[in-house]
Amino acid sequence: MANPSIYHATATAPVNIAVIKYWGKASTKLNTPTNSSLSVTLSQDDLRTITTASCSASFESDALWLNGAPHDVSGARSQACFAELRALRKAKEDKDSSLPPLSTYKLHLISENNFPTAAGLASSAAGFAAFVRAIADLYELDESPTELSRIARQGSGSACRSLFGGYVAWEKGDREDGQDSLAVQVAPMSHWPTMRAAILVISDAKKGVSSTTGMQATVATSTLFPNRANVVVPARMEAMKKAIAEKDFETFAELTMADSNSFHAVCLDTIPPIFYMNDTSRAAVRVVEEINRSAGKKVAAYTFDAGPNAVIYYEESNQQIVLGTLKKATVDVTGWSDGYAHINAAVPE
Ligand code: 2P0
Repeated sequence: MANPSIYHATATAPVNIAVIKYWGKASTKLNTPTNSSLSVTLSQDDLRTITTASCSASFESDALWLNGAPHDVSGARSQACFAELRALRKAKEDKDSSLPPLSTYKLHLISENNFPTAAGLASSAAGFAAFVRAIADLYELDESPTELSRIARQGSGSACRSLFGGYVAWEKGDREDGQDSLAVQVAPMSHWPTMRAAILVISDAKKGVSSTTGMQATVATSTLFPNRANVVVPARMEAMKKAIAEKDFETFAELTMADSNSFHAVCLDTIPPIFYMNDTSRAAVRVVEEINRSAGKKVAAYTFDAGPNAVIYYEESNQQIVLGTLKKATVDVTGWSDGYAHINAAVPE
């Protein structure tokens, strides 16, 4: 037989950094969260995953190579994404018999990050978003980014937010089957084009406690957690959407810093406690507090994910004061040896 055709599609997905954090699963099977979350998508020029999906009758098994190394796809999360995407393709093929039967072929995925995977910079978010987008493009699916976000969520929760640029909410949903747990764009980046983000790479070591393990321990043991998930975050989601709509940086900054602190507080309240921030992270908090004190208003906002690295949001007009002070502080802060990476948060629509 002649060599069977190989079909390809390539897609990229950006990193997102939450300002209202996802922490806690309502269902581990469906990968639904205990609370909604909201993120800012970073520029693809700086941080992104690029993935090529291919399929062919000649491929013997599904496979993924991440930054050149083979990566296991037998886990439930990758399998859930494959199954959902194949089902959508199959429905298309059932309607149009002239389409090649790609849904029956094995998939090969080649994925590259343009940033260190171990740097604690939400690589799973961009990774699963690019995974889903590339296969959806290969299959020529017509589903909207919000519909695809439901699939990416099952790969990694935060990945559902990386299917969009700009300001993105992951609405937790109420349904038992998780069908309404999906991401929507709150505003495109063009709505607030002066927003910037800097990443302080404090350590590129792999995190000690994985997000999945950590959040399950928090849900099971933290007495502060129910108040955060049920009372604090729902109010903050509304306040954050309003701050973004009004381009109110001071409120955006207050909410961002408060939510980062609340997330790290429930981590500390977990038994045994989880420490993601370190002494250098805390030094970064003090530098931002000092920048805001000397400016007489909030011109910078810090946030920390499941690791010690800081992301600092600021408006372009304050770049000099914010980055200048942070740069000067890097000289004084022990352990901040990797310095800082300046990331523009402007993204394509
Ligand atoms: C977030 N994080 O909202 C929060 C803030 C970390 C701290 O989403 O288990 O890798 O794959 O659904 O998405 C990290 O958790 O967890 C995360 P899974 P994920 O960005």
